[in-house]
Amino acid sequence: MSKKTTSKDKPSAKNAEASLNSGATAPINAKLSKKEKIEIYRKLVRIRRFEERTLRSYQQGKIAGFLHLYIGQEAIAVGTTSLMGPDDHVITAYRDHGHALGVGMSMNECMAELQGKYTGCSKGKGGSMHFFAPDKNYWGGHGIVGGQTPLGAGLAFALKHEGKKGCCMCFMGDGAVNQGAVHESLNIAGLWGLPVIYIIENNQYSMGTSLARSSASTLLAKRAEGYDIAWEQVNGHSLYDVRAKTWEAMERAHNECLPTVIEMATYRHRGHSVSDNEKYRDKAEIEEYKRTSDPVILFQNTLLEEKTLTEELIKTINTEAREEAENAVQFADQSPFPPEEELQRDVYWEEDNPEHKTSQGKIFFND
Ligand SMILES: Cc1ncc(C[n+]2csc(CCOP(=O)(O)OP(=O)(O)O)c2C)c(N)n1
Ligand SMILES: [Mg+2]
Repeated sequence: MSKKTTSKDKPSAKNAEASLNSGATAPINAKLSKKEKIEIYRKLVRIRRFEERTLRSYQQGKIAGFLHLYIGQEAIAVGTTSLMGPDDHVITAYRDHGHALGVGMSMNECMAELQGKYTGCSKGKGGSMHFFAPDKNYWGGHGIVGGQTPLGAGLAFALKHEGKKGCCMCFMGDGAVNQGAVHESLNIAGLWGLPVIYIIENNQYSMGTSLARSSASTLLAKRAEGYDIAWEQVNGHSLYDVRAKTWEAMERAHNECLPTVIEMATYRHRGHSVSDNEKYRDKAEIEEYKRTSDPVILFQNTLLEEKTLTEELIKTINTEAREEAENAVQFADQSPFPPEEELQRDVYWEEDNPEHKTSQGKIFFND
């Protein structure tokens, strides 16, 4: 029998607002220079403008297949990735554009990937759900819900094995938390003491199913207790709060080689994907979140109050981000599609590196 959503279960923008910016005075935020804060704001804006442009490209027929927008969740990707050092890694699910720009991937390679072009980060063969940049410690982009969580444990295991002082931030949605693979990953992370941070981006919905209808307990991070792992809840609309709590988890990973689970309250302003008719939620709910909890506007207001930003600078940053996204579309338009012989490359490593092949039998069945 499914659980019914009651008014008590409804996501509340007000609750999120109440604790906003409690992390502002945390040392990791207090030490940010004016310039660093502006760069963080610029990243939030770049993601927002990039996503808006991808939506237009989809409507113009430039992008085929899936397109899951990150609008509304930007503070999480930007806040967490802004803390990364040389041995910190990221792996995430299919809503991956924000994390990609967060780790420093260019709009060009991301837009080209969306348009299926050879200049894309995955040579145009991955699309929206499969952005990758191993040179930036960014391990994708995964379409199987929860599929990235054992891989995240594996990345953390490698760091521990190699004696590196780093961590893996493994992102997932609220819907992924009920997948078996997530629990197996948490168990291994707790048992072996892996420097992994599981970040649950709780945007209240898995496709069209609300959290209350999918999860027996809606305090998702608390499940970590079952695996003897430290856990936290944080206001994911607040850039400062995200950074403050993530830094604590990073220090735990770096210094004690221990995992953490952090649940970040957030909200997606758009449908699950661009083809979602959104019959499962009220327009008023979306408007309320936009009005009270838009992470870009909230940080913008904080920086205005601090006198770090001016109205003029806000305008310039937005104009530049729009132009950058527009140029990325031009770059993608002018790029070629991958050649036919690329079709079976990058599918199996052994096939591309026959000198290391150890497995028997056929990999492809067309010869
Ligand atoms: C193993 C598996 N089951 C089902 C699906 C279909 N599916 C795609 S997205 C999704 C919802 C996941 O929601 P959530 O984890 O909350 O992420 P969000 O879309 O909110 O970012 C489902 C069920 C899938 N891709 N993989
Ligand atoms: Mg979700």
